[in-house]
Amino acid sequence: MLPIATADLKQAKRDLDQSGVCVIPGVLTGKALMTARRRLVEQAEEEERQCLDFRDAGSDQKLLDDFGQIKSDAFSKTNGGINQRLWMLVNKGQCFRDMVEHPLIDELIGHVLGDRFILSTHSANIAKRGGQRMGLHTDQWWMPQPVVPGSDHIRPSDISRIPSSDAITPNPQLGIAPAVVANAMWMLSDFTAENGATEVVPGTHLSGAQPNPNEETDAVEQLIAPAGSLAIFEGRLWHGTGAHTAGEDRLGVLTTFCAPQFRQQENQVLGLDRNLWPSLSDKLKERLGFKPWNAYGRLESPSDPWVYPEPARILELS
Ligand SMILES: O=C(O)CCC(=O)C(=O)O
Repeated sequence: MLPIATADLKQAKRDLDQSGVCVIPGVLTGKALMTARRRLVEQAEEEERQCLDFRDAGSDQKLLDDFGQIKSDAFSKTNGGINQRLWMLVNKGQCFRDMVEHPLIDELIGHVLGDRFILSTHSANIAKRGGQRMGLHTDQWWMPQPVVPGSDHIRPSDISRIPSSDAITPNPQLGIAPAVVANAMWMLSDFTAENGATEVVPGTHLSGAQPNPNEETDAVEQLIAPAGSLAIFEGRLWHGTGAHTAGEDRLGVLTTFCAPQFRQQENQVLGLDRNLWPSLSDKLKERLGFKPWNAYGRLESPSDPWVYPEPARILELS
């Protein structure tokens, strides 16, 4: 069952445990909501004007060329893309940076991942009229399945987005992997059944399975909620963007976090606008990946507490 929206954090955590998703109403209100909306729309318009816009969810959008390679214009309007995606929002406004440090993120993402999680992707998905359903997926499709000791199994780097039969019908006796990813969906406009509200299948986070791309399930629910709501869903939950059939653009900011031993989807450390560095809090620097975790992500000494945008490198010495 899809949990009802709640401002009670204890209930929200129970919802996350039981359903894999919770919704908190009224997280962004008044000026904060208006500022984030305006910033997103302005950024989106300018990225489009400068032909920097990234588009997906088009019904006729052909992504691969005749040799099976991603086409250079795959994610463009001219190739039939409709929904507009914006990436690396950390560089695109204080309102977006504030989301990464929001106290509800500490509480609810921390509930799933523990205290030292990092930012994987900070993106927006503006679902537009005509945008198709994205299709159900999980955000930790790359997680190796538990295996029978000594048995042959798919090698971790060979895992692909197209799930293997083991991932679609796992052996429940082997147990399942924990959530190592968790998402925050900031609804900057009303999410409705018609404008592409995120689809979820509550409870699937405990199945240990990836959805079968060739099979429909009738257990799909949509995250229908007013502007300003925040949905948190964990990385094992089956979900995807809904179809946009009517209404205004659906403005969603999707902030994905992962445990610090995993690779970030966007390279936050490389991509961060260097001019922002002096103004960043230690909390945000850590979330971006500038603080090694148990010496992973370091350069030289395992005891260095931070890495820096322009590090002192020890080069070939003689
Ligand atoms: O935009 C949404 O509603 C969900 C997007 C999503 O699932 C994704 O980008 O992986």
